[in-house]
Amino acid sequence: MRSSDTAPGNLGLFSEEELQQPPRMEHLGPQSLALRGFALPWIERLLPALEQVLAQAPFRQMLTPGGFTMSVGLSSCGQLGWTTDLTGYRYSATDPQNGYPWPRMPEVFRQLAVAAAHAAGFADFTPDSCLINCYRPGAKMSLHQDKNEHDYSAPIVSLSLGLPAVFLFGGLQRSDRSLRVPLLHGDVVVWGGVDRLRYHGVLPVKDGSHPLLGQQRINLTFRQAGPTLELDRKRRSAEQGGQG
Ligand code: MD3
Ligand code: FE
Repeated sequence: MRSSDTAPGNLGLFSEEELQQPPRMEHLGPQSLALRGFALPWIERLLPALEQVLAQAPFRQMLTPGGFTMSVGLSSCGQLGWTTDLTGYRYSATDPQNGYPWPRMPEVFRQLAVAAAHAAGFADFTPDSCLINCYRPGAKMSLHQDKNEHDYSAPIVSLSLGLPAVFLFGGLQRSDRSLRVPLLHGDVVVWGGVDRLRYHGVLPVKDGSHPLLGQQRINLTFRQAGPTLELDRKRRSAEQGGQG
């Protein structure tokens, strides 16, 4: 590769041609879409923003209600952050480590998430939470459903960075067989609608080193976790014939 093939600052990892490929779309479920390489053109702006967030809210291994330490390191930014401790799973407006609000969601994070949701056919995605998961080699996430959000009408957008991983995409029952989906650096997946409550997990991450991220996989998960505007809620309630 000649140096003239790369944009300044992209470290020569991807050719201009690669950065300008249309993202390859794959359906993982009726309303789940993998946007392969979608984030590659955003990486140069995403990584410094990620570093800033992590300087304010470093990764920490949290306790599950069952008393186990998660192998995945967690952080968050935005109005709400997902946390777990012996008393349960929940979203919190503050970082339990220091009592301060979580770092603001960087504009470039929000823009990427909204652009990906839009590309997958979900208009008006307004994420209020970005959970940041760090997988060192060996770290995994067991099959689970995401059920701590206020409602399930908004999609979830996830961005994979660094080492590859095998994502498990199951059904609505834990016992349903799951699809194995490799997720690579720069892939974005949008999950919504009928797929929103499907069981999912991540197999133990294999040893390796990524040229930009080193020995880790980082996953950013964008969610609309809290209640949306009151007006919105009233409108929906009225549509259902309620009083609220
Ligand atoms: C499919 N994280 O933090 S994000 C999680 O790679 C989580 O770190 C995984 O599952 C990770 O809760 C996967 C992808 C994801 C998130 C929510 C979903 C997939 C989903 C909800 C329904 C179906
Ligand atoms: Fe999840």
